[in-house]
Amino acid sequence: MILAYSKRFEKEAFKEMVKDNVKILYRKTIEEATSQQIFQAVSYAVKDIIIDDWLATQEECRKKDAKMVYYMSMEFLMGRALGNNLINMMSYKEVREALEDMNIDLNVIEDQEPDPALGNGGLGRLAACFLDSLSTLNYHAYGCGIRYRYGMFKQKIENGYQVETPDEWLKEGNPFEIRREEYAKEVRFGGDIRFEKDPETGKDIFIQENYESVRAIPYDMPIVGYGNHVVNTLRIWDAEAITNFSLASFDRGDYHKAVEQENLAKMIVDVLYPNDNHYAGKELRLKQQYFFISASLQAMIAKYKKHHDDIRKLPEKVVIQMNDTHPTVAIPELMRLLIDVEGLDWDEAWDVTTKTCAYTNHTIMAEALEKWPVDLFSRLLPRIYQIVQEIDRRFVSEVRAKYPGNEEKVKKMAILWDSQVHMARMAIISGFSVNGVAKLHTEILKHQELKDFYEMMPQKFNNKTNGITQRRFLLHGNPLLADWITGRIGDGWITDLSKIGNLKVLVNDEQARREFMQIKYQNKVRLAAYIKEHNDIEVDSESIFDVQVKRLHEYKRQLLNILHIMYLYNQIKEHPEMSFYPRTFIFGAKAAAGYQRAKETIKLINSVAEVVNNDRSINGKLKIVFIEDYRVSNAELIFAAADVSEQISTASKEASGTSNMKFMLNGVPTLGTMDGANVEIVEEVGEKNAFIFGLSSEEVINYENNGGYNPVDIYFNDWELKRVIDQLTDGTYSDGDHNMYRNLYNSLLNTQCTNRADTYFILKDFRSYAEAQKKVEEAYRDDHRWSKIALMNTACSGKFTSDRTIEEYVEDIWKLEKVAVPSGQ
Ligand code: 26W
Repeated sequence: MILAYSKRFEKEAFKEMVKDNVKILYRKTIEEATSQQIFQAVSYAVKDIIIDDWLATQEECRKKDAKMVYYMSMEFLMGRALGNNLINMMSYKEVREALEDMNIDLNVIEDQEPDPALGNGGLGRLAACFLDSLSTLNYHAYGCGIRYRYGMFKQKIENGYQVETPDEWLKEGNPFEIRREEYAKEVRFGGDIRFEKDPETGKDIFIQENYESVRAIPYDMPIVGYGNHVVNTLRIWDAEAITNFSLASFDRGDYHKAVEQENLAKMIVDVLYPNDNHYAGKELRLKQQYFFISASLQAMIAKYKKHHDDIRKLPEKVVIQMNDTHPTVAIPELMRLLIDVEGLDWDEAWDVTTKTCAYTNHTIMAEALEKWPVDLFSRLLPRIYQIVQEIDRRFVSEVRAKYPGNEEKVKKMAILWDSQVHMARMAIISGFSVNGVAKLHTEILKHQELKDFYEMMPQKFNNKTNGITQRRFLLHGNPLLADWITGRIGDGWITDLSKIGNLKVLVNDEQARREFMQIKYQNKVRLAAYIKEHNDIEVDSESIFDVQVKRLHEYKRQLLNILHIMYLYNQIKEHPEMSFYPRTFIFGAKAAAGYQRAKETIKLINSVAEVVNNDRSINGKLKIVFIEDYRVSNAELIFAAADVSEQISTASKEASGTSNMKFMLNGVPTLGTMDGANVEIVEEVGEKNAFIFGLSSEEVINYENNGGYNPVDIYFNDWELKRVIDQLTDGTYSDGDHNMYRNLYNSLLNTQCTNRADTYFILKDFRSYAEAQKKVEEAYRDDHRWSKIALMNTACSGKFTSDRTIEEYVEDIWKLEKVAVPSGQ
């Protein structure tokens, strides 16, 4: 869009491009431009270079007619694009130097970019890592999602409380996106369905009348593969009214209708729901789901039909992966398009749909399960609902045939039950693959949560342990360590992380370990500076950086962490002579806006921080830092600087976790429960290089099914723990207010408050956690031992690359072929 440039990525030419862009965009010289303007200018220059490879990729894929995956997701937590694109174009250092020539610091320029935060947490970030791996591994892929006007809210901490403010990520414009007006699609909601017999074919034709509709307009963002010229597309949809309000419609009396359509369009893509693992049943959310799915599938079919004429062969060229149940309306919508628009009969359409759609489950938390009330669902999506009814009718008769007289089975498996549409059931019944995201999680799905389905269709179930991209979380986020590793074992690890295992031979090399720890120290200094700037807290870079960063949720047990800190503080106060290795506890967490207990936990962390950080009598042995607005960009700094990775969810509750992997890659041992992917981390790194505690998932599930746990017994038998819990209501951390943390207190001890007190076994696991923490301290005091642990974590992290995960998806589910792309220039 900026002009035709000399396309060779050469330093002087690049500098000219940037200067020209500043001139064209802002009528300024480079010296006059603000950092934000330079960011825009640099980004346009980079995009200009990407575009050629982007075109070349499309061309190669068309020529090869390669099968492709559509990764459907309500969330893509991409993080900043500029630095990542430069990394993957293998031009980061060159561009940094080119900018240095002009007295511009690339770090400062990168900091101008808002984090595209179109996701909540794990599920959205996983989608982003997957896109990076798909491009890097030469697969043809589309990510499909929503271009929310406001992404994840910005978090401010005021007086210890979380305050949410809107994330205006598009305010300055998004230099990497391209609006694709010509691919706009219409999406219809509501109205009535009438059917007629086609006089020629005798088939039923379904006609939707009195509906509201919006126009979906795609914006494409490039997904650059590492060093291979592959550029895939993240396609996110914006909404516009079809009938723009006009005087003409006003005259015709359609004023209300025009305004309604305008409002509907505005509202649909307005904001990302900030709930993580909690289903709220909001009508607008279902609209969002259908909106992006219908638009994406229409575009998918149009693209397929451009070069193929038999729609029944769609599964040979296309596979749809549904990221949790949020995109599951894809199933009935694909049926609708195949039957109502393409003219297939039911059986043909069902054959195509069931060979095309696959489902990933990301959680077993009961409150996260999507179940839409039938009246809402059928009113909003009348034709889709008819199709769901028919899928359900056929399935239920299959169940009855297989389990005659067993109506329990119908109750547990029917899509339509209790006046609700059970989305996970629909996904399992209609897809050809169901996968969990870590071994333990998949086993729990097979044998607990989804056992009736597993029994009936075992061949669909498979595991795909999550992974993360080392390009962002090591090469970009921790350049010192990345360079060191490359210096030691070459740069093969960047695209083949199994090679990082070659570092294992260095664990007995004292010099190597010293260098490794020296880098960790420098990264701690870098984070300490960030903390000084943002929190105005001085932290000691020699202290143990003990970190828990993730969404705030009771099952993740930030409360266990802070209660333990309160316990340590009591001990230090009581025994000032006690030997205690200085610790900095670092938290980062957003709470869903309506999640009271989660918000109370944030306030508690900040209040304890206030007291402890200002208590001179403890000589700085303990510091607590709550990092405001935890997001992808500051996460990169945090992983690189951590000493201890807190992964302390109640066993069985965390499907996988992925921050655990990012820490490991950066040489950080896990302090955690045997939950999610922690199990596999320990398998790789060995028990002596991790700190494991707490109930096992079997024990937790056993208590949940059979009872027998009473936290009150523990409370009365452990006076130190009792004292900590009592401090929640005795005013110690609330300026004398006895009610500020009353809900938290009740959640631990009061049976009236939940069906079982201490739902997440915090009291039960407390002592074992405290023991594990002691072992961390002991190990840390021993430099030799600690440096081995740290280095071994990096060296054993090879399994946890999303490249491995993607190859497994390709092999077992997607069956894609690789596409080679010559440089587009
Ligand atoms: C309907 C509301 C809602 C919103 C988001 C329900 C559920 C979700 C997500 C499935 C929550 C989520 O992000 N789950 C996380 O997915 C990660 C990627 O697989 C896992 O690593 C985490 O363990 C899991 O909590």
